[in-house]
Parts: sequence; C-alpha cells; structure tokens
Amino acid sequence: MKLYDTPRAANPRRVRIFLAEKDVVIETVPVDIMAGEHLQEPFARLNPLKRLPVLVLDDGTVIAESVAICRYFEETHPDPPLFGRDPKEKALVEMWQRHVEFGLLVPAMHAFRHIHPAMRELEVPQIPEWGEANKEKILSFLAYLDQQLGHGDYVVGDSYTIADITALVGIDNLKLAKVRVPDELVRLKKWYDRVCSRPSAVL
Ligand SMILES: N[C@@H](CCC(=O)N[C@@H](CS)C(=O)NCC(=O)O)C(=O)O
Repeated sequence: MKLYDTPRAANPRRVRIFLAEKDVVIETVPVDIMAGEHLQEPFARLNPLKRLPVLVLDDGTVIAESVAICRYFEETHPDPPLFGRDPKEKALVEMWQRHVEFGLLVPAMHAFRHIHPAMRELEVPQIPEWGEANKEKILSFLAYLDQQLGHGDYVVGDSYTIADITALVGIDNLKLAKVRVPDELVRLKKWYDRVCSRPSAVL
C-alpha cells in the first residue's frame, strides 16, 4: 500500500493527521505539485483528476479522495474512532465534516488559489474577485462554528473527529488566504489551541 503525498497542501495534510491520530504508518511517495509532477505521467495516469492525496492498495485499487482514504483506515483501524461512535454521533460527524468542508476548507482554498501569485500556474483561470468573494463566506461560517463550539470541546461534542481535522486544516489555510480569525470568536480560538496541542497538528 502506498500514499501519494505532498507537503504544504491542505487535503494531503488531512490524511497525514488522520493517520497519525490512528497511529498508522504506511509507505509514502512524495509528489512535487509546485514542480507540476502531478500533471505528468506516471501520476496523471494514476489519478486523471491530477490531485492529491492518492492511496493505492496492494491489489492496485486507487482511492483518490481524502475523506474516502480516511474512511478506509477507519474501517481497517477502528481505534480511536474518528468518524463517530454510534449512529447519532456518526451522522453528526458526517454532517459537520461536510459543513466544515463546504463552509471553510473549500472557500479557504478558493481564496488562496484565486488570489495568491504562487498559484497562478495551477489555478487557471485565476479570478481574484472570486477569491475575495470567498472571504465574506468564510467569516460568516467561522461565527457559526464558534457557536457550535459552545456545545463541547470539539466540533462534535467531546470527541476529536475528522470534523476537527478538516476544521484545523481549513483554519491554517486561512493564513495563506490572509484571513484572520476575529478575536471575538473566543470558543473557536480556544478550540484551535486545543487541537494544535495534539502531536498530529504539526504534520
Ligand atoms: N476533493 C479532493 C481534493 C484534492 C485536491 O484538491 N488536492 C490539491 C492539494 S490540496 C491538489 O492536488 N492540487 C493540485 C493542483 O491544484 O493542481 C480531496 O479531498 O482529496
């Protein structure tokens, strides 16, 4: 089994954190996206969408979506559970993971990719107005997430889950998009310190 990985990019980082939380170590193959390695053979044949991360199983199966990769490891290494522990919690984790993906991570990636000069060659066409438009959406979602964190230490109650991983990676991506978490979002800031204190956060 091999994980095609790249440093600094948001989605591969989600998988690295997830695997660290599960204490799973697997072989990784580094791919340099800034050098365009993912746009060429052999990687482009592996994933015609030309995106990372990609997990290739020993039987040759290709899993090219970060949450799908995490789900695979949730099934093969159930402890600790990171997708919820019972039917209700599993549904809430799924809900919040999607909320955070659509409300924070994806808009943060759009803001960065459509504004930052370093992304000019990878994001074609680069539309700075679209990048800027995402900033307002992000700020209103952060206020909603701050409210949710009034219910427990983590995004869903008192257990760390994949929803926290997606939120952590989304917040860290805001630095690249030059969006600051407003000081009044105190619960969000405390949660951020809490998740950053986990060893997996440095990955
Ligand atoms: N939905 C996919 C998105 C994957 C994705 O967008 N990966 C980015 C890195 S965060 C990538 O490979 N970008 C290459 C490019 O922009 O050309 C997932 O969650 O795995």
